[in-house]
Amino acid sequence: MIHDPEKLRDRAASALLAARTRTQALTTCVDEPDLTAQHSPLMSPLVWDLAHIGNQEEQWLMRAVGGLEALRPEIDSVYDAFEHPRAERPSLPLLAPTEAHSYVDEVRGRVLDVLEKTPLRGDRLVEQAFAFGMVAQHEQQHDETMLITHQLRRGPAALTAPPPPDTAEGVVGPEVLVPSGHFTMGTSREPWALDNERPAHHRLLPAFRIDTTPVSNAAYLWFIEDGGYRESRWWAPEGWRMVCENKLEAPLFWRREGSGWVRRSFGVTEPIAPEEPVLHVSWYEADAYARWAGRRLPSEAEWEKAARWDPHTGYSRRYPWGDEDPGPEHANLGQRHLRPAPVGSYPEGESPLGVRQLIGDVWEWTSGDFLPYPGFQAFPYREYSEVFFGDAYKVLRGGSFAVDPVACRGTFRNWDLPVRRQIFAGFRTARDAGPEDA
Ligand code: AVJ
Ligand code: FE
Repeated sequence: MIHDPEKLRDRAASALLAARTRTQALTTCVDEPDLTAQHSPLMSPLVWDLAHIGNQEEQWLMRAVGGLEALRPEIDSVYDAFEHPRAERPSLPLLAPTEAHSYVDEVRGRVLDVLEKTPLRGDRLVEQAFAFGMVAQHEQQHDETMLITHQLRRGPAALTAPPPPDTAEGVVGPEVLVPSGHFTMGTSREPWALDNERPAHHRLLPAFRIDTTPVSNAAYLWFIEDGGYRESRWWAPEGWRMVCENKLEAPLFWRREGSGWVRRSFGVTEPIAPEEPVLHVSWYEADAYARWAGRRLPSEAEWEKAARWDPHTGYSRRYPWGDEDPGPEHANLGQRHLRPAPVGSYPEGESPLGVRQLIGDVWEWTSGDFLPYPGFQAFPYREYSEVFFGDAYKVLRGGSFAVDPVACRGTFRNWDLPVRRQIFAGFRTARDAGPEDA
């Protein structure tokens, strides 16, 4: 926890600036019609995300922390995600692109003023400092959402980025053994951790084995070529229904060409890269692959223990590589690249047990439902996490190439419906330890 108000101010200001630089890039690289169009019924028009970012910042920083009078109270309801599902957002009276841009600029101007003038000490320090972190993370999360919209959009490429470096070498083996025992899950210390990551608590897990890397396209292709999408025995009943109703044969954005497969990636059609983690699969596909492979998805606790538990000290780290913030040598984060790195990359980011790419590259589906930790308290609003708890949503861990470091930690929890495939999700597999491990 940072208690020096000046450091806190610098950190908040640079997190807000980084988010805004990215938002600008995502909303100025296409023309106005592409900002107001709905590229998929699963997504909002880009211009909705843009003004929603500004409206949340107005509510949580300008009004709640700064105590300033509302700037545009009449638009709160248009940009309330709970009042309007994504499919109906194009028919709302949305701010036009130029208006939306000037609205977010105006809010930001006032918020920077609030940041400069707020004492940031005393009783409300923790709450105020958290609010800045929460709003920066919120903007970065919508930037990832907008990147998904860009990936769904038809037409020529609007975004480009160099491929990630291939640093894959020296992987300890296909899987590692995580011994039985307690570990600390979640956090009570991380200042910008969201409510669902709290509080820290002990978990006792039996020994298990987990893949050292995410599942590759090459491995996933064996599943496809072995008739994985044609045999109901690998699938959960609802997953099999999804396959049949939609005639699924491969991950989203894949298409057969000749005797092989190609995929569309940000406006470019390209051959499938066998060494890359599989991307754009639903929870049902991940679950079916794991069963076909004679394995299972890791539980959320197993994933976190593999990522954070240090067998030498017994403590849980902030990240697999230690407690330092992510650098480019540790993980593929922050939209520096528009694709995951080959499996086995980022040796400097590996966990003490030798597990790689837990952070960055692809979100990883886990077996678990999105549930509160013991002692959970909704903060600052029930609609961030609490209303999603239950068996409808599955948890994803680790973050993708589209996640900014500010919205990524060993404790960070994402969630989505098990049918969703447009998100930047892949997976790794696990199994119970066998008698040979005793
Ligand atoms: C945590 C990614 C599921 O996008 O619905 C954005 C993040 N919450 N605005 C979502 C969020 C409110 C959330 N996810
Ligand atoms: Fe939001």
